[in-house]
Amino acid sequence: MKRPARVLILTGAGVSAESGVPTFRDVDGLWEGHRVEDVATPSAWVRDSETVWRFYTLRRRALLSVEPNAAHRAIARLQAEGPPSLLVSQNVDDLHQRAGSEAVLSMHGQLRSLRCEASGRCEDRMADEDLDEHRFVWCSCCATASRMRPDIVWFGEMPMGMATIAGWIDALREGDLCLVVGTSGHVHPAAGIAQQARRSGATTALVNLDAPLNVDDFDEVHLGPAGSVLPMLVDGWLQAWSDEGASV
Ligand code: BV8
Repeated sequence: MKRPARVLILTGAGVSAESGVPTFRDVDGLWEGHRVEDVATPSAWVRDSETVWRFYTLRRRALLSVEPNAAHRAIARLQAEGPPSLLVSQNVDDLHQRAGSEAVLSMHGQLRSLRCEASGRCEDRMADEDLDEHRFVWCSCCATASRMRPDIVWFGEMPMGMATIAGWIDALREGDLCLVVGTSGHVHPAAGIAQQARRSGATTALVNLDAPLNVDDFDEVHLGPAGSVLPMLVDGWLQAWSDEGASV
């Protein structure tokens, strides 16, 4: 593959699976134990905020006991040593950031932060007192403290950064790269990004444990665990691009 001018990267739950973070739709996934309608919609929060709070607070607390894996580190290396890139993640964990990735667009929100229901302001709230699944957290931004909700994009809510993502997709040209790692291709608009990138002329490459719903959107398909497939793929690309540079 010739050196692209820019790389758009999209990740999903599969990139964090080898860190011990449960995915959603695999066996033992998060959606096995919960109905989306009960824990990941605005109406669920109105109807039963205690259950939603418990679902997210347990996942927030679990962030403290997981570490980035080789797939996160390979992506951080690709971003540091390769062409200019944007990393769009569907994941709400902070493992890309902790692996050293800088330009991370968390399109479905972030577990680390909470959002004031009155002002909409977000705060990083991971102290012990913020991680009690039986106790809501109150903001520090309003004169009369308001309850804070998970800073998460629920079903039916607009994902974050859509204008930035659309701008990057529009700027992709022939020979650019759209790399997708660890996602089942179920959830839109994320699942449509590869197809749109291909329409812009980019080469689309997938790393996934098995074939996702949108497997036909990819020019290259590398099936296997991201923790072992991705480091080899990134090493090969970086070496080829550096050889190409040297031969100019
Ligand atoms: C919106 C909350 C509009 C955060 C999530 C078009 C067609 C069909 C439906 C829709 C459509 N447009 C909109 C919809 C509705 C809906 C949707 O897509 N529904 C689907 C499910 C039918 N989309 C929305 O509601 C979105 N909002 O469109 O708003 C709008 C417009 C104007 C104004 C207002 C609103 C909002 C989508 C975000 C919802 N929030 N979750 C949280 O709790 O985490 S989505 C949820 O699914 C997660 O966030 C997750 O990120 C996302 C995708 O899942 P994956 O990451 O792919 O994980 P999954 O378990 O599915 O797959 C894991 C994959 O990894 C597997 O393929 C597996 O093989 C692989 N894997 C496993 N281990 C490894 C591995 N790969 C490599 N290595 C390994 N070791």
